[in-house]
Amino acid sequence: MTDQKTFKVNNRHIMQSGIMNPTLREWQGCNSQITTGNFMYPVFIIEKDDEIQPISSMPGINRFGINKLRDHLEKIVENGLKSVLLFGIIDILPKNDTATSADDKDNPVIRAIPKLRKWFPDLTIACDVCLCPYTSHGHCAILAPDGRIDNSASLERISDIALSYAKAGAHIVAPSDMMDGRIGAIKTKLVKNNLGNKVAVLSYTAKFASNFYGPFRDAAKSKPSFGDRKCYQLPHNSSGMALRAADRDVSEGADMLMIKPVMAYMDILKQIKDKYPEYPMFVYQVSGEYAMIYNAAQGGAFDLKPALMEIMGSLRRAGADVIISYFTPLVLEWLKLKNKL
Ligand code: PB1
Repeated sequence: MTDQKTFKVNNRHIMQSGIMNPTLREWQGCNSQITTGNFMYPVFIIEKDDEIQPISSMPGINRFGINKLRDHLEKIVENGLKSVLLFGIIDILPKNDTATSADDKDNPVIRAIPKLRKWFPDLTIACDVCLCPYTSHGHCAILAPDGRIDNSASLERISDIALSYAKAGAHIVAPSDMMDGRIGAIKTKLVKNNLGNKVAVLSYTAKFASNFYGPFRDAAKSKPSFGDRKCYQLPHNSSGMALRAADRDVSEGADMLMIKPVMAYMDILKQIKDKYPEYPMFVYQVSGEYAMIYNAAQGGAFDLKPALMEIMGSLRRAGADVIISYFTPLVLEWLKLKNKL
């Protein structure tokens, strides 16, 4: 009878001992823990202050008039919300080729900032800065007569709009336009107006020409009237362009960086966080990702809570410091319940 030695597991190969209870398991993932400070909540603001408009392509998400936004945010701020990202949507103000309504005194974002600052003094207010919700053609740029991007005219306009939001009291301006040099243009204009050290610039650094923005364009009425955004948003097959965009925006003075969308771009997230560990790394879980997860859960593919927390933990593990997500109110509610237990 041959000597049937039983296989002896190497002591360092014993892994079950490290995950025998919830506390041990929590310790195994300290780099992917989730707290209220890891979230920024994107909100849509319309011109009629007492109106709420549901967004059919984003179940559970609404466009809010300022007064209704206050009611909506009260409970979420109580649950630990630390920051919002404001998007203006217009129906009354005009849309034109130079996006004049973007920083009109009646723009819903311009009007909301001082009110939100007063109602929620500890809430950090970020403003998306772009032309697409305010241009007649729906592109994120000023166009030359031949229909191509006029980058310098776009930089002038975008930096003016960012300055207006900063003057209105925004803590952060976040240019989502993807024009070349917009971080430097905004930073320079903030410094010239003595706001360079008072208002942060959150760069939409690696923002891809993604298929996952459809529900947002429906929500913000910002679909381009012709063509697409492929000549100014990064090609989704390129990590080289993403790294070059990060180098560019860091050198122009960005305070925080962002990857957008994120679930199909976790490799980019890790690369840029590893290259710039000293910068807060934001990720934007965009409207199409929101709708995908929401509808999959609704359709019974999985339970929303464990699946969504698994996704949020994976974003943190891959390097995200702040997650911009339409699920923020739900996650904060779950965190509050968990901390109560
Ligand atoms: O949730 C989302 O889909 C975000 C969409 C995003 C907002 N910053 C932009 C994407 C797009 O429509 O191309 C808007 C561009 N300024």
